[in-house]
Amino acid sequence: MKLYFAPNSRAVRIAWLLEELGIAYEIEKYSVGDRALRTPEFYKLHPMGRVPVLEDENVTIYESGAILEYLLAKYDKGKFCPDIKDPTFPYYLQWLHYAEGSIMPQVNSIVVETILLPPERKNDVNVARAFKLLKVALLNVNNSLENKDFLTGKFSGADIMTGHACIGAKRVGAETSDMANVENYINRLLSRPALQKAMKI
Ligand SMILES: N[C@@H](CCC(=O)N[C@@H](CS)C(=O)NCC(=O)O)C(=O)O
Repeated sequence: MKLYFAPNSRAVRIAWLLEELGIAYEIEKYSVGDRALRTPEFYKLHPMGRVPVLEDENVTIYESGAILEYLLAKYDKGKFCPDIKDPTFPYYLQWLHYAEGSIMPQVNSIVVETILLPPERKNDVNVARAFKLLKVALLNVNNSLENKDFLTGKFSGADIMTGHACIGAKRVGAETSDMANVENYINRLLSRPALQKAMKI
């Protein structure tokens, strides 16, 4: 199995899951913004030149959420994914998709406006709006974590997706000091050896 990876990217989610599952994998390492991602060879793996991409036997798949669902369906045996009959299953799906659906759009806007664009093209209204929407999205996570260590009670693939998105939100400057549950959640996730290993690649 081969993971096309870049540090500080969504590819960390997949390395984290592979570490949690104890699956051996090979890494092909890039960096975010790498010109090597914008080559005809790489476009064959991911037509938009992004990571993560996973190769497993005859499968080549991209989109971190889809890769996570693929790996859990194929290799997990119920450890990090509740059974469809489990009452937490719908909420597991909700939180798995919340990362890319409700948190990362704001994180992306903040990265574009504050890191990628030259200062003269930065739009303060867009930045303020993205931070405001991000705060609402994180407050929802904070409220949902009341009396819970993980989003569906037990650590699951949903925590890899939305937990990683919360970590990314904080890294781009989201204010979480008034959200004790989110702060504790992030620290709880960062203390997992599998995530620590993935973050060192
Ligand atoms: N929705 C996609 C997003 C993939 C994506 O945008 N990856 C970024 C890193 S987090 C990337 O590869 N950027 C490289 C670049 O633009 O140079 C996913 O979840 O996999």
